[in-house]
Amino acid sequence: MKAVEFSPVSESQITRAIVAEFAKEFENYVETEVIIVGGGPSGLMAGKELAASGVKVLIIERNNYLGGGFWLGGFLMNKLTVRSPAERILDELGVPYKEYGKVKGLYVADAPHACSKLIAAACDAGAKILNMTALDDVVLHNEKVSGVVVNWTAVSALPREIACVDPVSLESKLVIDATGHDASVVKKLEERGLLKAKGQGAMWVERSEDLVVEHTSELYPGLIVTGMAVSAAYGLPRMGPTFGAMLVSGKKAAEVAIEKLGV
Ligand code: 48H
Repeated sequence: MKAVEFSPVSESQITRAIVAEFAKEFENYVETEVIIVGGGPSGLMAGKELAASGVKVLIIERNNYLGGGFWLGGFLMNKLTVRSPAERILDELGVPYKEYGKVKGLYVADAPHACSKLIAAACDAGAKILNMTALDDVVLHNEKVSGVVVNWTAVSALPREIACVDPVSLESKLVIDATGHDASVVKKLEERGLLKAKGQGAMWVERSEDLVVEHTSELYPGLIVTGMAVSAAYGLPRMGPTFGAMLVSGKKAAEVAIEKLGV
């Protein structure tokens, strides 16, 4: 390789570029059409579909990475499964997969490949992402969820005596709870007696996926649930390490949001 000469840029210019661009984007997304809490498979899918339809959408994720449980297929093994018809979404994302042996309608893909393609698809479509940002509370106007209250994830890890850092609020027309088993947004409404989450049911793969998609809906005015948060809210059976319903539920959550927004 020939000698490479990088542009003569200073340390302060690099810092300024990060601060200025982050602040500009953050300020722009303080008010948005849809906020998705949780960047796992259902949240990323919903974000991709909404952004592709021209909706202004922000994904909030408490980790410094996206993908949630989609990086692994189960039991620390990185092969993913989906059941038909969800392989069509793998086709849309350009994820290679194969049918498993003689089991009709069961497909296997490499989890890192599928997860990185989904993240890229959400970013390519124009969804914006706030990492290391955790849900603290909801904004509630006239009995309608109208945004979220967030704080840096690191703040919750500080010792209590130095953790006196107030959160900030972000307003939106709709919020999507895509926080998986935690159903964190749903729980904020439950804490106030505004609804009752039934808690996730036991394993029954054959029933679970259809039911999760069927129940993906507006659970409370302004709040749509998707993915495993649907199971936790409605007490539906779980499906274990198969992800078709997460992808299809994310797609449906986006459709529900688009209809509500009248886009
Ligand atoms: C900010 C948060 C907060 C918070 C959580 O767990 P996920 O992968 O969720 P889904 O529903 O998209 O997919 C579920 C799937 O991974 C799974 O667990 C399955 C299919 N289980 C079946 C079974 O039977 O067990 O992603 C949720 C994301 C994660 O990235 C979290 O870090 C994030 O949400 N998150 N982000 N603030 N309070 N809580």
